[in-house]
Amino acid sequence: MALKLYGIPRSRGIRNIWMAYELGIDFELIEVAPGATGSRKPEYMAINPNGHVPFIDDDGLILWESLAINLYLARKHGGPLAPQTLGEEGQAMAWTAWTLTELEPHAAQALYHTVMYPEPERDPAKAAAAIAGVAAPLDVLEAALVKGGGWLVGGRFTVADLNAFGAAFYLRGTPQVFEGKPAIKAWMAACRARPAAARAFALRGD
Ligand SMILES: N[C@@H](CCC(=O)N[C@@H](CS)C(=O)NCC(=O)O)C(=O)O
Repeated sequence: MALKLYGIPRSRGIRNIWMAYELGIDFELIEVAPGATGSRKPEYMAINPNGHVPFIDDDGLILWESLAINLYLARKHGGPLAPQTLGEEGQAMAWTAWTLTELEPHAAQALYHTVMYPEPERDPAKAAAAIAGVAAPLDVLEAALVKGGGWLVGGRFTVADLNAFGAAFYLRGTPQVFEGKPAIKAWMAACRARPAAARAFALRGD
């Protein structure tokens, strides 16, 4: 049975769509919008009680959390995106945890308060705090990319890059945060230029 992916391209589901295309796996996209009109309906809350998308049903295995889903898919299907050693697996998990704790909370606020919320709901003070909040993790990311030859793990594009890009992409409304960060700029362009990324982002109209 094909993997079922619940979500829409204009949600964190884009991360899993991109991953599925990278891996070349068949999947069925079940379009469930975030919020009351979709993910919080009783039939979807029964599958993911958190009320969010994305989530997957992989032949009866239910998983939520977009970045954990990607680690699972990489491990299941293998190939160059997947960690090849225990050390790489540890690094991929570390970058994924870093993405969720160090970068995404600030990056999401930056997105909400610059481009995502309707203008009357945007708070410039929250945008400024978010911009300040991403400074330290972006310094860490820049240094890691320089040291790693342009990639986070193993000198090649892996699930760690895809997951971290998922949060860095939230900084599209605040491009000033990338000033003086040539390695991050080059990395983002290289991630985005991948055929699987182009195919996935095309579903958003991006
Ligand atoms: N940490 C979760 C966050 C999931 C999440 O917050 N999804 C948003 C859409 S991108 C959502 O479903 N929001 C609707 C809601 O919570 O009602 C993940 O990465 O999957």
